[in-house]
Amino acid sequence: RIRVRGLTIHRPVIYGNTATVLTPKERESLNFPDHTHRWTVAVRSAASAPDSDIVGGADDLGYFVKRVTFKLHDTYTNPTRHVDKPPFEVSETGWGEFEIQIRITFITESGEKPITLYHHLKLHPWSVTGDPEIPSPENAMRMGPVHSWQYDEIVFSDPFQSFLNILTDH
Ligand code: SLL
Repeated sequence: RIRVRGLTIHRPVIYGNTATVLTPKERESLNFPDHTHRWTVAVRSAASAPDSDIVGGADDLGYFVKRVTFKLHDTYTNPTRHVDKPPFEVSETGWGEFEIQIRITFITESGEKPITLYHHLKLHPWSVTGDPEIPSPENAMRMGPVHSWQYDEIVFSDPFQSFLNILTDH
């Protein structure tokens, strides 16, 4: 197995969450009366298809990512969630914000170690000028879904030639 010395190659990703306020009806139908939000945390490709302006829609991380593990707050049952194929995401309901550990494992052929990203789950539409309190469900609902996403690049240094081929042939 040959490493390509001196070469680095990166793949852009976005990771983060969206969250919406549960409607009173949704809250009734859940077994958790204290849950206030529905949210999705995800890692997606930020590479656009060559002939498209769409970013993050293709979800084509699967060709070099084997597994994404989302480690949720211990208040959740089975807080460690493994996702073995795209879309690499977890949807849940809950009441609080917390830090989510996102561990990305690459395909075996890569010979790469897993990497860990951290995302602070954001539920509340805080505003700088407004009230320092958590917005009421009514106000939060009026403000619409919360989005909290970050851009990053996964960097591979001195990749194996075979892995480099997988990355560039895609
Ligand atoms: C807080 N430090 O106190 C945070 C912890 C944990 C949120 C928030 C769990 C829901 C469930 C949930 O929403 N945990 O028990 O299923 O604000």
